[in-house]
Amino acid sequence: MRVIYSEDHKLRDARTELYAGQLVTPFEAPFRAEWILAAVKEAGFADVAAPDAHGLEAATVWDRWVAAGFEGEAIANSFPVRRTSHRVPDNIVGAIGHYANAADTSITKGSYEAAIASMRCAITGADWLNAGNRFAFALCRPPGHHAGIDLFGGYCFINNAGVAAQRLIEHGAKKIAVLDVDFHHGNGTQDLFYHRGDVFTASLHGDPMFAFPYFLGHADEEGEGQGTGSNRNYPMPPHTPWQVWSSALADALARIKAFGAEAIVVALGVDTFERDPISFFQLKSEDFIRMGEMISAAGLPVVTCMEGGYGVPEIGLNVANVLKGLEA
Ligand code: OKP
Ligand code: ZN
Repeated sequence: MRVIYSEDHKLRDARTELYAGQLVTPFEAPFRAEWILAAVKEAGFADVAAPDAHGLEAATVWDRWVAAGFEGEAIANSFPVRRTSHRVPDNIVGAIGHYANAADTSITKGSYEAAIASMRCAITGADWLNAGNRFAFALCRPPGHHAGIDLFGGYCFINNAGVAAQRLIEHGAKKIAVLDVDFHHGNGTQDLFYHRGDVFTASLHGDPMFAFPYFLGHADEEGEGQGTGSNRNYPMPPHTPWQVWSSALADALARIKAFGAEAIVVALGVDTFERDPISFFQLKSEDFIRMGEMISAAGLPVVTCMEGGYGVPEIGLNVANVLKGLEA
């Protein structure tokens, strides 16, 4: 298992998240990656490498926000919804609203650089598989699975797992699967590949009737056009325990095999944990070992990209347990 980690994640250190009608300290904060890195090292995963360099074009959002004279962090508050134009406004507030799918995620100085570093971890993880290795863990932060083709939000800016899948395809794979086990539906990843037949996307998550991202993730979303049948959603109700969750995982893995995927990109959130502060499943720390073992039993190369998991010290142990299960 190669672990890919960049210190540049620390450049994403927002002060504000719009949550429960207040600006709170973000759940998605630098300590997460530090705790996870420490725990995976502690568990014996010592092969930690920095990501390779991959393109960085200049981003202008933060500079435009500052130039507008605003003192707070850049938070979208107006959105193109039903019966509106989809032109991109010149005004920075309108422009960020155009590209946002949620108002929870502030943009700050350094957020873009951190998002690029996170994406680089995913690319480097995919390349570790491209070089013939079976397992890589891209310790991505900020996360990516809510970032759509042209949308940010849900703490995500660039869809790291999607980029990894594309990297594997561009190296010659004909079929790849993205398996999203984060508590939240991978709406961004679904968006990226919804019309494509070469990338199978599966997501196990809190039913969007009750959980973020609310507007996508239902069981009847199966893909369209060339992508018909290549998206699978497993929405599950509050208090779902491992016994139920794992049968959804078994079904997803069977479909990934039947699809003929040559590798799996795992979008790994450990916010399915029973004490996660913003989620409602009931997985226990030992369950994450079983999760890794089940995924491993598919017999495919696996690049795991870090997504969510918040607040509690167990996030590190839970991630390390998945990696242990994969290698068992
Ligand atoms: C990002 B990832 C819940 C508030 C939800 C956004 C959650 C983003 C999760 N009460 N706010 O999928 O872990
Ligand atoms: Zn999540």
